[in-house]
Amino acid sequence: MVALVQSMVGDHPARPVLVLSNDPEAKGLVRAAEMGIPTAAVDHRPFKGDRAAFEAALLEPLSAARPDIVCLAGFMRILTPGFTSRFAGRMLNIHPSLLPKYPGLHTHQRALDAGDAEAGCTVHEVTEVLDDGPVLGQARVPVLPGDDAETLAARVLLQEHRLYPAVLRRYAAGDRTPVTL
Ligand code: NHR
Repeated sequence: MVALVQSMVGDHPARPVLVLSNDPEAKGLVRAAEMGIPTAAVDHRPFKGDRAAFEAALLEPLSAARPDIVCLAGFMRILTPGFTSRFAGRMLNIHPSLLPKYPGLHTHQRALDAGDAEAGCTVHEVTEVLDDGPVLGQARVPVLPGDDAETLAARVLLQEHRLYPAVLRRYAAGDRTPVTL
């Protein structure tokens, strides 16, 4: 999120209008406020078992901000079709694997368990199917001897911070050509 906000300056075609979290304690809300970006939080926990009601609450601050593009960055709540359809073709996510490998959770451990020589991250359009939308960019890193999920995650994260801003810049300019790093 910070890397995206910091990238949207100068001749960048987009500007941040809102940072929205499902965790009122998220450090990113403080970071965003320090950068002068409006923030909002909708705690998902009181909505336990009712995703539609949680999403209706999310839509209040989100709709009010009138975003052209929504970027998920570490957002960990599965979104229902009722939500994704409202932002079809204008919602992005970054996922810490080389999709279509390892959709879902625990991607780094799964790459290690499989003995993969390479790992990485993918920016994709969000559709109603989890981690499945059109790929807009990928960055690869080597898996090194002695890696555990934590060391591999840290190596991938450095690339996430390069890849996501590069994809968003193209996407906001109307260019869907995949970025490869
Ligand atoms: N929603 C849709 N419809 N499509 C996608 O591609 C989505 C999405 C919501 C989030 C991010 C994704 C990731 O990059 C994302 C992509 C959370 C889960 C999950 O299982 C899976 C994938 C992603 C994010 N969430 C559990 C849930 O019940 C909660 C897990 C937890 O809190 O740790 O929502 O990885």
